[in-house]
Amino acid sequence: MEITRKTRLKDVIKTPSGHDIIARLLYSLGMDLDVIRKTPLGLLKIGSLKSLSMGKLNDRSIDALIALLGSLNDEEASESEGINETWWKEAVFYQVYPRSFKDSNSDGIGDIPGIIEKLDYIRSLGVDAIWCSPFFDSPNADNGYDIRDYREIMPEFGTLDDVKRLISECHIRGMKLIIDLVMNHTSDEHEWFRKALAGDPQYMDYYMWKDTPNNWTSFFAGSAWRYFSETDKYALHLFADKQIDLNWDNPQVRKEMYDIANFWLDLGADGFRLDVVSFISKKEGLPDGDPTIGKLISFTGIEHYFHGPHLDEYLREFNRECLAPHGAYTVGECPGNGIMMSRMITGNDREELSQLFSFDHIDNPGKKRFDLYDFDPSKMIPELVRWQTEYSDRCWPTLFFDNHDNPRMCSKIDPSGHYHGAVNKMLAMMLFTMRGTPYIYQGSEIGMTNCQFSDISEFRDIETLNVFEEMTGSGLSDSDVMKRILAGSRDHARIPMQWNSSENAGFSDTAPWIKVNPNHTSINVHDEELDTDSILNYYRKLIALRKQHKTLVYGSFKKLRSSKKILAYERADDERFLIIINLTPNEIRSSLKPLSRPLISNYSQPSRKLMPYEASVYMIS
Ligand code: ISL
Ligand code: CA
Repeated sequence: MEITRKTRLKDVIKTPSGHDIIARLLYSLGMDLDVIRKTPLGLLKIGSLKSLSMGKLNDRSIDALIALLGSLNDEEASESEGINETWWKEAVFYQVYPRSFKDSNSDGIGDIPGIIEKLDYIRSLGVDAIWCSPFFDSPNADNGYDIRDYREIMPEFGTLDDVKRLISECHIRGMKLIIDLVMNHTSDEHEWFRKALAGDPQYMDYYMWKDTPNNWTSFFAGSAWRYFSETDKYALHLFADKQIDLNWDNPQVRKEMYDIANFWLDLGADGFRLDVVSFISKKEGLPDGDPTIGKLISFTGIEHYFHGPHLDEYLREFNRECLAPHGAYTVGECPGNGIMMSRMITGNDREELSQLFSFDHIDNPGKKRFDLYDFDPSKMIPELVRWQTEYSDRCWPTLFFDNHDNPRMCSKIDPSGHYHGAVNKMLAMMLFTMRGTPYIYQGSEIGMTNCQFSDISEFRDIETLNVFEEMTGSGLSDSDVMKRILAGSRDHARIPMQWNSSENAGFSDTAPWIKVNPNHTSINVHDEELDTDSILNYYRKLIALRKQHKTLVYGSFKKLRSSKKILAYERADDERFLIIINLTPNEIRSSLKPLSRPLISNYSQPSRKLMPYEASVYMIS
């Protein structure tokens, strides 16, 4: 369909890209797609987005939007009947961030032998598969997401033999291991980049260069271009200036990546989490981005690479060359792709990726990570529900609230910690009773929280440090800058895993590389093991329930109520479960609350009212 200024919004959203981009723009403006789907506003023409956005979008951005919509691939997967049952739809995943999980040799840095030590613990939760964040050789500009050698291990983390042992020890316990492959960029210290800088034309073509930078901005603040005097050109880096973007249009680059992936699959890895894999294909010529649209989606320029012209083609090639022959699983990190474009990437007849991560529920509509606002959990519900009901049977959602890139969800919902137990158990209820594959991030199972960093010198993350510098120069007061840093820093998720109440939280017997949260004296694995009512044991109960009832995996999902206060849904096939959740810190009356006893609830005393953040699951006959 050709989109012009006259096309009505309700027609624009009929294509995958139209649907997702309009949804995304509205979301950034704090609005929901339903205003177009369910109200007469859908009859407005695309140009009226200008007034809907209250002037944030100007004529130029509308033209850029129309051009963008006309330029994206819009293929739809075919309808398939029913859900294909596979292990990863039934599995519970656990993400390990190696640097912060367990230090085995007293240097203050988590490592592979440390993970091996704790595999029985991970298994004891009922976990079936582990995603391990990168452990490859790296100068550590971005904690290993800047890879210097894809076939070597970061010496601080151990050796290749340690990783082989990690793989086999996982397998011995019946767990799979997926590894975190960063294919979009390499470190500037990678051999390929060094050869490029030395002027080798073959390797120069592995990266993306320009004589004059375009206006794209980096995810980590500032321009996405870095000048190199060796070549007298600028190289593209969407992330840190030591993470240089690879040129995936070069078939040689793709072949190198496939060889690397096969190297790991041949070693026994069961698949991959693919870092920002949706960014690998960039629009030819690397044109300027529209500043308004880019910023609304996330960063200037992103419309030219978040689902680039050859993305689906390259993913299919990767699948053919690496995944299919090994029967490997993959979850791609795909920021910016909405439901319909994600269907193109994960439809089971598309032969691209198994699953993906999308992030719109992680911040409230119209808000970004470093914004100051009170997170409202009810505002993430429409987004979550949509992935439950509109992603289709041929796709399978991932379920998560935490990862290594975000402050802890429990702290966003309940900064004071007053409802710590209830909130963490409520989140666990959604994680294990919704449709999709649950991903636990290390520490969520004990209710780890954000950390009260008191000074910028305590932060380690390059993104935090860059954003701090940018904000400091922007005229904000020092205390405002610090508040924003505290709101958004990824370091909250990267503090050491809290194993016990001893000085370094049982993570290490020496001072760790990053601050230890003082609350480890009360929030830690050791104490929670002993407490039958702990968050840890609650996770175990919910995971066991999910394993016991396949309905909680494959059963249909039906929303019964989603309001500012309550979320209620049903999972059903031959059994039926009702899940009812109070999204507020207040007691409320609800006719939906059954009189019978729940199977599992975060409140043990029966009450007619829904207690603060109560989340209960009932079996109904
Ligand atoms: O944090 C995000 C969403 O919550 C996004 O900004 C996006 O997921 C992220 O910036 C991309 O993350 C991945 O690639 C980065 C690395 O720093 C992150 O740790 C990794 O998860 C660059 O490799
Ligand atoms: Ca160590």
